Amino acid sequence: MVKRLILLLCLTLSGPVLQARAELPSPVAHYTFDDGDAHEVTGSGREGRVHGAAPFRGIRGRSMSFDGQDDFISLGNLDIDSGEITMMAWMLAYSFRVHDARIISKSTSTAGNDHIFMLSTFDQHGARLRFRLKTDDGFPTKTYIAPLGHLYAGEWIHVAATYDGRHMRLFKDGVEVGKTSKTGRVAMDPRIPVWIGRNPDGRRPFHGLIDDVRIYDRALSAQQIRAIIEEGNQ
Ligand SMILES: [Ca+2]
Repeated sequence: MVKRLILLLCLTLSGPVLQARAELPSPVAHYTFDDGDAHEVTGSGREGRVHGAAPFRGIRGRSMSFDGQDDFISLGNLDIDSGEITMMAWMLAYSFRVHDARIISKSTSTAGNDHIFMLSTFDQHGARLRFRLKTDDGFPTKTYIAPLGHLYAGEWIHVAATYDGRHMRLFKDGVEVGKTSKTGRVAMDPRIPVWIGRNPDGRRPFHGLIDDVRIYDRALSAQQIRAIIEEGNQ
């Protein structure tokens, strides 16, 4: 009886995740780093260029190690034309010595309004996630710091930011840790590159490991994010 109950519980929990996995859209860019470089694995042609970052043991296969000084990976000019976005990655911070180190950023400087989209840490009274987004609604770039979900150095954490045209959301390990309202479509500017592990103006370098970076032109649900966390690199 107990076994049957446990089986029923497992089926109840895994059903929505399985459904979410079946409905996952294809990323516009996906980097597993498993080949020791920043090859884009969906075939979109958005190959990353590695500057200093080195292959290291990852949460799945290999990851990239960033020295917290001048390492980064450039994805070149990447714009989202659907209006919606999801950015996600696995990260293991060695330290938060640069407390607002960039995980993924499309920006010309560290000034808030110079960001198109950006996912970083933010360490004041404990490290949490921070999301910046500019849209075509005429307002400045919005900066949002997750009120929940403290981050700790030395452990693998799955981090994600989504925007569905109405809300910016942050997720830690597939659990929503904050949301705020926003309107408009994701802004575009082909002159501004997207970098992993550092702001494209050279500042705010990340110190630690980053694995399995994905960018979607859809706002993924919490269930879809959890399905990705569970599915590995498939
Ligand atoms: Ca990997």
